[in-house]
Amino acid sequence: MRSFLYFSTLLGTVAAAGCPYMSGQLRARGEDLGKRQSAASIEGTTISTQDFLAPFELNDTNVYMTTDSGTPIDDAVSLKAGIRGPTLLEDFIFRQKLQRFDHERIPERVVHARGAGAYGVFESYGNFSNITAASFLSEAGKQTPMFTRMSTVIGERGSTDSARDVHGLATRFYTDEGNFDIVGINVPIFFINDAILFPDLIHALKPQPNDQIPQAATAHDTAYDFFSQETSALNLVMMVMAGYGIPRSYRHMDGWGVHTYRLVTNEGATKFVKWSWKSLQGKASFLWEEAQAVGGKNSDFHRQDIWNAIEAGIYPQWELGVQIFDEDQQLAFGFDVLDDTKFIPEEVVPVTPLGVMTLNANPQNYFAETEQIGFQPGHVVRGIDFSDDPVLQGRLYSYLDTQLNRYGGPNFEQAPINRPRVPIHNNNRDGKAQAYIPTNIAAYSPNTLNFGSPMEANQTTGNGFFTAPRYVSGELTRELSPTFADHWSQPRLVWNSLSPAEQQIAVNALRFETSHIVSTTIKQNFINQLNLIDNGLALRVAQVLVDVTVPPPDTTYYNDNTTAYISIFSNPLPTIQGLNFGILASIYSNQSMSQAATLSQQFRDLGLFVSVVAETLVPGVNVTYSAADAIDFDGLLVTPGSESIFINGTSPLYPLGRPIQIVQNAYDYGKPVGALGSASTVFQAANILEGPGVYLSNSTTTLLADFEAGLKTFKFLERFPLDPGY
Ligand code: HDE
Repeated sequence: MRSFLYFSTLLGTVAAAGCPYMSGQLRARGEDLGKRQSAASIEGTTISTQDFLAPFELNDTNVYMTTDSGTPIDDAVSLKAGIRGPTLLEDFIFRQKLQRFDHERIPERVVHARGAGAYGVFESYGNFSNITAASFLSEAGKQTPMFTRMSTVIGERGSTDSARDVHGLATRFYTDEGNFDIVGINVPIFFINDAILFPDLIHALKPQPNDQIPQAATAHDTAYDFFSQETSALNLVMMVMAGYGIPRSYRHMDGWGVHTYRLVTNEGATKFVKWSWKSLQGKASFLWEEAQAVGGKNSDFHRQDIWNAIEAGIYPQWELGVQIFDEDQQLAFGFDVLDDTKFIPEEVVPVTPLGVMTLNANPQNYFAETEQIGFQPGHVVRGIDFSDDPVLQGRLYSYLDTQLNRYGGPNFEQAPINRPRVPIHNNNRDGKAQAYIPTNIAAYSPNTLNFGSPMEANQTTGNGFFTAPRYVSGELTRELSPTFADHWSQPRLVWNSLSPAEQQIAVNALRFETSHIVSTTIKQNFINQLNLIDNGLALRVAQVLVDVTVPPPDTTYYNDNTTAYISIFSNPLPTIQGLNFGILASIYSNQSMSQAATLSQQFRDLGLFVSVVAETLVPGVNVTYSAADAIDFDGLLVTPGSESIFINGTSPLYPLGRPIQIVQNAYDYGKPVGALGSASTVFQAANILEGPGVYLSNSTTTLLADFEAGLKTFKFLERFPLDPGY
């Protein structure tokens, strides 16, 4: 059953699937579950994800309605005393239907409530038994089924995808020795370095308790009060402001395990590691104005993006890697590797690639799969172990505890999405909603009645999980190690590693955020902290706040270090496959419509999702001007013959000023934009001069080449002014 359809990423499929607006068509799954073929071994037999999940799937096609207890019923009308009379208590059909509805919601995740998930497969590049006993890394080509959930942190379940926030990338491997989760985020660091501060952090960042404002945003007093007092957060704040907070899509962000973990070999030898997932789509981010427009126009943008890509066969991939170092190097890099607010620059410890994850199937039911998955850093397998990182230690408690709250009982590991693909044998019993039927009457160990089974497994017996020796000693103390104390050198490194245009993005982001702060004290405290990172940064942010003063430069933590791996915008994308492209046309011009048809095929052939935009949805048009917006496209092209609707055009078919506004906004969002032939007059009318990322040409071949390069560049930041002197 090893037909891994993800290898056949056919551009033909992309063309057939069309644009993101054809979501109705893209969502029609029918019975085609072929992509769920990733295999796992269960007691010697190989079982696909599809086969594993099939017994749990409900198919309602061509069947009669029943109650939950199986009686065929008519549930369209309630039972009444007389045709206009009251509904009867006797109506068990009515009561069950309403009761099930009343209880449909479970508590949303207290953090990371908003997200999207997908199935996939991991393929190991080799046999890594020299560093870990983990079976999913034991041979080249070994495939392990996966489920991955991506998320924002602060927003509620119904909040917008494009909120400025850290983003989760939580991955589950259904290995043949049990489930292993890397519950990571899209930056290599966290806000705090002691888990006991997590409730404080989240209380400060969530909407304020009095008015529940703002939703999914840190631009408010309590957040900056916390950041300027708990200064361990500064490193992460800098990265979020530099573009990591608003990724273009889930597909265009990396993931990090953040903490130091241990890998353990069969023999018990250990190495420290930091996990990373590198997006093979590359890293790309929105600009802030664009992210805000996305939030208003399509709050499901990221959810829809990854769904559409997977349905079209453009399967996103991430490379799993580790930074490997010795346990005696804990303090060798100028900070403590147990402090999760610090990252190890890849120039210092390069990432060793281990394998690749391909997401190749969407869930069939959001609640059953994406909502019910319960990740835990404590889901580890033989060969993987923890470090003493105090945040990791705290997480080992919290994730187990939170699932109890979400499920209302301890049997959450029995949900189909949570079940390991290997049999369960233990003496855990009963509890709410027990789904297994344990047949062993000796629910205790040791026993004779069941011949001592289940037997204990360990390093040498039963291929069991084992903890490699870890020497721990010390007086009980409520203190953080002084090796965690420097909160400014790395934010300075992040700042140094940004291009001038990215520094401006970070400054603008901090201006936006801090100008929402009401308390002068908080503003001043935060500016004081920025000054410890860089005096110029503090001056530039303070410029818009007015009621603060910038202290003289405090150079204690200033350094000239840089790392090449922080910048998002300076590196071109490795591929443009799966980006969105708009072709702007008019149905009132035959020339425009025929050019749109030809161009859309040519751009589809580059692997893009192409939408033809025009006044109405006549054949050949995918989206109307009444619905389209610049946020829908990573680049766009105006067709000749359509000029008049841009230059003179008002029409009741779309809002005032709309067609040309799309071109102007796309330019203002830094996107590649262009025109074929006579349509270049649209750019003159829009006051957009030919320059980087603005392509005006009579040649389709030239435009195709220009856009291929321009979409890889992704954002043309030279369009935006820098603060004078920077
Ligand atoms: Fe989480 N975190 N966290 N976290 N976290 C949760 O668990 C928590 C931390 C992360 O898609 C919760 O199942 C504590 C770091 C992701 O389902 C909760 C601390 C990192 C997700 C929780 C941390 C993360 C969560 C909420 C100590 C990056 C979403 C629901 C300071 C390495 C997983 C749930 C998904 C979810 C607690 C810190 C990432 C409450 C106490 C560091 C990606 O248990």
